Amino acid sequence: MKLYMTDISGNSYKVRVLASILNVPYEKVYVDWDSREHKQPPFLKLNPRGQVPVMEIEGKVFWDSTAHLVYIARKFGGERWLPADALGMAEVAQWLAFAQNEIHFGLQWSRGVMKGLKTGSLQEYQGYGRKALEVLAWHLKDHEWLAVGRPTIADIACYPYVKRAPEGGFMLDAYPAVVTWLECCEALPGWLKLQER
Ligand SMILES: N[C@@H](CCC(=O)N[C@@H](CS)C(=O)NCC(=O)O)C(=O)O
Repeated sequence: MKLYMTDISGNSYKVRVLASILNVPYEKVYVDWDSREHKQPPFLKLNPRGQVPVMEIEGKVFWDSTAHLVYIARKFGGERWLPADALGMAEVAQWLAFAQNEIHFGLQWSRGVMKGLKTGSLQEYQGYGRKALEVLAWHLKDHEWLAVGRPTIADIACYPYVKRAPEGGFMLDAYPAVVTWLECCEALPGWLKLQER
């Protein structure tokens, strides 16, 4: 398995965390972000979206960290990180979608604007970001984990851009249950520290 990634990419980080927890070997292929390698034709052949991460798995190419998490969880994690029963899978999928909606367009993009990586309306992105934190706080006030009462790929998918929310102008202190959940994730055996810039 090859992972095309950068060290700072929060979406690549999700894949690295699960591989670390499950002790799954893979080859890292560093994409040169500063020279915009991810926007050049050779990379765009792998991922027309021009984004990392991308994985080559069993001779096929997959983009989107969600696909990578699903593959690794199912192939190497048994039932533990992605349950196979219909209800359990739906519960995890609900949070995988949340990671790719409110967290992505809210928390990730607010940080992107504040770091000069992205243009667009900070006010609009922060509106989605506030919604992301409110939904998480609402759920986590009486649940330890996001889905099925244990850590799953739902937690890994949501973690990085919630952790980085302060870089997008959000005060996590206002959401103590969210802070506790971040700490529970960080205490999992094999967890990796998220690189800050
Ligand atoms: N939904 C994608 C999002 C990937 C993403 O946003 N990657 C960022 C780095 S963390 C990127 O490559 N951004 C460049 C761009 O969107 O142009 C995933 O989960 O893999």
